[in-house]
Amino acid sequence: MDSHNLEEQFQHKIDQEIKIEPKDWMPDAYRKTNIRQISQHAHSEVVGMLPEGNWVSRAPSLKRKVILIAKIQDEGGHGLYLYAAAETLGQSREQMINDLHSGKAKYSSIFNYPALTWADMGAIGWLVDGAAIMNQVMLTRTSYGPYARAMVRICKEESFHQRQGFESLLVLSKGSEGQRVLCQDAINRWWWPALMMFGPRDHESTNSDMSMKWRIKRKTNDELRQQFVDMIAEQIKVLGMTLPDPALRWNAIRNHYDFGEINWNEFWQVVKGNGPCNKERLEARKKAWGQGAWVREAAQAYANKKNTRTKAA
Ligand code: BYC
Repeated sequence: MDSHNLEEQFQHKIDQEIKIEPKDWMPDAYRKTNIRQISQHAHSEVVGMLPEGNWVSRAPSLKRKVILIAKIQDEGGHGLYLYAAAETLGQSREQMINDLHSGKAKYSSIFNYPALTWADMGAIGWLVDGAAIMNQVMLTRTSYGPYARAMVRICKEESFHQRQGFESLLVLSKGSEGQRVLCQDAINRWWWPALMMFGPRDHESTNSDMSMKWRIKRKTNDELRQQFVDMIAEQIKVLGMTLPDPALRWNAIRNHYDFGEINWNEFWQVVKGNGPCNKERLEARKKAWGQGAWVREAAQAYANKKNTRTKAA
């Protein structure tokens, strides 16, 4: 069959909502864009453990510490499912990690901001996981089978993450004046970076058209961002706090909240590696990789030994 027919059949399968599986024929660009997105998603989960990890030893109670550790462990797990999903497309884990360490592969801009106070743990759960889940629910129906299946479990865990973040902020919002100030300050600092997580405006999104056609993405960056604003603008009322956007108001004609302009210059600076914590995050990952070398070597040596014994038997 010539490549034109193969492409037609492939698109037909996508249009019929038949999942693409690892051994199926797929256009090279489909494979590449999935490797790009899934590996960047995996990197985001793993780098995303860092701002929170920093607060484990400073959690204000045993209960909060246990919750935070469980959340961070979930994120490590999400990274692993996602690396495994990307490997089914023929990319080695080592190559993906090298690309992260060399700065070639991206990870979500959000993790290049510092977590300055305990309230940031709540704001990350509510806003960052909230934005992530808004985007990830559509990914449970993405066209590449292994990615879609990994996302089902990830979404279940993310929804717990978001709820714990909201509950943590709710406690602060009902606390002392000092706690209320911490809560508002964390919301002020995380709001705009959370909106940037959805990526550039649709007209600047280079990958969206093909990803929508291939049903890797099912909603555009701007659609998801609007859905997120509409949800958070209501939830903030329960906290009795405010969002740091004077332009935020309900638009009865559009049936959506209007909101102010994102600082796109800041977004691209962070994506290019010039955010407040980019260097620190990459250094931390490279250090952890180096320190874990003995575990990888020991696992390899054990696997080799087991192999030799099996062959001998
Ligand atoms: N940050 O054409 P576009 C989590 C890049 S972590 C950095 O619209 P696309 C969690 C984009 O990669 C969850 N870069 O791209 C963990 C592209 O450059 P390349 C993270 C960004 O792929 C711990 C260029 O800009 N979620 O849940 O169609 C604690 C043009 O963009 C960003 C995912 O990874 C950004 N924010 O759409 C708490 C979800 N935005 O690659 C929580 C999976 C854009 O061509 N990923 N860029 O060099 C996606 O859904 C999509 O990749 C995006 C971007 C919506 C992010």
